[in-house]
Formats: sequence, structure tokens, C-alpha cells
Amino acid sequence: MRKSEAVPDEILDIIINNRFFLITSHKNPDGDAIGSMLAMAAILKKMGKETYLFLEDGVPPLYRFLPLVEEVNTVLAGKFDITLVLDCENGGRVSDRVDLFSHARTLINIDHHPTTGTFGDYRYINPRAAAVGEQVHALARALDVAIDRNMAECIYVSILTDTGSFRYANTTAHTHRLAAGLIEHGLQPAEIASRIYERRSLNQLSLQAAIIEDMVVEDTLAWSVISQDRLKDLKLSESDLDGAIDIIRSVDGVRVAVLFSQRFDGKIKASLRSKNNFNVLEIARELGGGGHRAAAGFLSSEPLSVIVEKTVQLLREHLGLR
Ligand SMILES: [Mn+2]
Repeated sequence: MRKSEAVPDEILDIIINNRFFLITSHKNPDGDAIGSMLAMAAILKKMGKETYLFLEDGVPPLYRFLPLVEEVNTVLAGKFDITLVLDCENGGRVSDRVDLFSHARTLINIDHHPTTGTFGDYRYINPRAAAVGEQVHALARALDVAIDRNMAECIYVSILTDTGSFRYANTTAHTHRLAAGLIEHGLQPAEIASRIYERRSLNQLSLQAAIIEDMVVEDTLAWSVISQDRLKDLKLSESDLDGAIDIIRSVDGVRVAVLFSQRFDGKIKASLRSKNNFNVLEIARELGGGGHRAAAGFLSSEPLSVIVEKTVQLLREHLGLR
């Protein structure tokens, strides 16, 4: 392990020497945000600490089977010694409503995005970690906390979801070894996979149908669009869009998939996914966003047609399509 990937000693000291922890992650939380937060809470509780968990958007139904999930709050109140921010490239991803920086004197940023910002008084950043859950696992080891079944389940879910079920390029021998060690705590991988991937409603499947219907495939580039009206018609929310882009990415010959979705506030969210080592992070950054090499995105207030045209044109150039 390179030095920069190890848990910084100051962070271990701070955790050991403090008592009240606020643990939080990004809006529209995914399996990594939720799994890593819950595992972190379980670790701190085992050390005799007190924890307050905050997610502005709460926990989507899909993940409500996880241990400690009932402790997640959608309001943020109180003062804490330390704030732990997990899986966020910048503090602004946590909330539109509250000032994240006013609730504790010290903020620690724990993240694996290569583009993570310089926010936080202390940072534990490891872009080689497949999921923040992997970093939380490293924290437990460094803090001498034995992983129990609950922690194992939460960390497993964070890794499972952030690697797209061990399919994405961030999956390594290390990821599998770590997952194997977690399974040895008595987890049932088939049951967890089934809970996460095999509980779609008919409306969620109709969303996939809508994405396919509007999909444009141009050589190695494919994209589709989902409007807020379409989501409303299907009685779905933005969290139902999680993973929906995979259907575009799965088309044979496609290297870059883009899903443009309209959020409740009218803004357009563009999600980009790639195969065969194409760097979509570069594109997302150029358009004001961030993420990972194979999974990135950006938000825009411009009209949908303008954003689609701009993004598609930029991708055509980078893919050498014209
Ligand atoms: Mn993540």
C-alpha cells in the first residue's frame, strides 16, 4: 500500500480522542454512501462513541434492510465534536438546506473520488478504493475494531453497488479478497444481491423501457433522456434512476453511455458511464462535474436540448466519431 492510501494517523487520533460524531454523505444516496455510513456508525459505537447520522434525502426503500438504518435522520440538528463526510467530492453534495460546516469544529473528508475537493480539516482520500466502504474497513482495522456481521453486511453492500456487482473496472483481486473476508462473517451474497437487484416494480421496469425507447445509438456512443413528467407518470422518484443507465451501457459496441434526466427543480443531470477504459471524468469535468474515470456526471441549468447537443458533440470528438 502506498503511503497516501493509508489511513492518516491524525485521523485515527482524532477519532480515538473524541466522542460525538456526525456522519453524513451525499444527496440522492447510493449503496456506497449508505453502506459506508452505517458501517462507520457501527464501528464508532463499538468504540463507545455516540453517532448522529444525517442524509438529506433519507434512505431509499431498497436499502432499508441494512442494520442501523433506522438511525438515519433527514434533519440535522445539534453540535458535534467531529463531522465525518463520506463519499462526497465537495461539501455541497451533502445538503441544499443546512450548513454542513457549522455543526462541528472539525470536519473529516473520507472519499475515493479522484477529483475530491480540498474541503475538510483532515482528509483520507484513496482513489484506488473501489468504494468508501473499503476505506471504512481499513479504518476499522487501523482502530483495532473487529468487524462484526452488521459491519460486514454494510461494507459488502457498499462494495457490491459501487463496483456494479463486481463488473466495473474498479474491481480488483483486492476487492474480491475483501468481499470474501466479509462473506465469511455469515453473509448470504445471493440474498443480498437479490434484495438489491431483483426487487424492481413494474413501473421501474417501464422506466427501463422508456429509456430504451428514446435511446440513440451512434457507433460507440449511446444516450437517452428521462423527463420529470415521465418520472411522475410512472410514479417514480429520482432514486429510481439509480443504475438505470446500465441498460444503455450494456449495448454491444457502446463505449460511452449517457443518461440525461430532469430533476424535480428542472435542472438536468447527465450521468456518464464508459467501457474499455474511456475516461468520462475528463468530459464531465469539462462540463462542470466530476466523478470517476468510468462513472461521472454533471448538473446543468441549461435547456435539455442544448445540454444534449453540447455533450454529444464533445463525446463525438473524443471518440473520434467525426
Ligand atoms: Mn462511492
